[in-house]
Amino acid sequence: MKYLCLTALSILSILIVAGCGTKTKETETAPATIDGVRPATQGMMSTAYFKLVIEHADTDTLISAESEIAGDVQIHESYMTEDGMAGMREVGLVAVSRGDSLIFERGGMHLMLLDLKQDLDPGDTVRVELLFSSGKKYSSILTVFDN
Ligand SMILES: [Cu+2]
Repeated sequence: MKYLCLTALSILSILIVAGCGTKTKETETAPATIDGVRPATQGMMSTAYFKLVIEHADTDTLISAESEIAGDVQIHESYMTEDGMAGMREVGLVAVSRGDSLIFERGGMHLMLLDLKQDLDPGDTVRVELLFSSGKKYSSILTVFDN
């Protein structure tokens, strides 16, 4: 998937940079997480940002994400390439423990909503779901940003 993502990056670099942000990894300050989804049009892609505190189990593993408004949802992370370009790649399984915060944010881990089935206009609401290996499913209703 890394190869596919990088291929997509080269083809759709403008779109992806717009979708994933270009924040560097230099800052270690706590992220100012703003829940929401970026506006986009049907057939395109968007990104979802939110925070989840793990409270349902001592340990679990995030295995996938989904949304009824997207043909596919991938868990991505942003990173800097060796030549200083902002890139992103699919994250594998994410092990979590009780009390951990899963933070989906601009420039960090985020949900990619691919092959959108409908326009995402400002103010619309979107349900995203995180699936864990325990069978736990976490749902979040997010609002589409104004820009
Ligand atoms: Cu991404």
